Amino acid sequence: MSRILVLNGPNLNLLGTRQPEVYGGTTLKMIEDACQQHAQAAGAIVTCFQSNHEGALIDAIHAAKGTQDGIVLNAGAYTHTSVALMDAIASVELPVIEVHLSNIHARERFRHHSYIAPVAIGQICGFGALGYNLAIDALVGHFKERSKA
Ligand code: CA2
Repeated sequence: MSRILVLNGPNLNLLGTRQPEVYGGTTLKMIEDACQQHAQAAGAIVTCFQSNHEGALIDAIHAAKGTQDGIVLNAGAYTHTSVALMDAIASVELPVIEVHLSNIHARERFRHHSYIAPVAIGQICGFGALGYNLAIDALVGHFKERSKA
């Protein structure tokens, strides 16, 4: 069974409580529960972690090396600012799928750039909470393709 870390960054603990017009009405707990269920059906096991602190997210990425097979990451606003997160991802050499609830390319210009994208195998954005399940499917598909090679 493949192991996937679902990692969420700053303010995503507030999901479902404010700005539902931008981020939807689903809470982070609902998203994490859906990830657990979806992963199980896809033959994967999910561990979820959220932090509002950049260093804690970096520690979680470091800890994933050797304990996880891949990462689904919504780095929140750190997406657009954090060279440190980009370096952490590059250092662990794990496949990472970048997820955003909103379509960051259709929003303010500062959200168009992602420090995560160059070190991720792909990006899924604009599909709301569904994006996490799509990312799990993409990672499981990636593991299957890789095992054939
Ligand atoms: O669309 C996404 O998933 C984002 O990663 C969300 C970040 C934003 O800075 C990125 O540009 C795109 C913000 C998360 C804030 O979440 C909130 C949820 C409820 C209420 C307030 C903020």
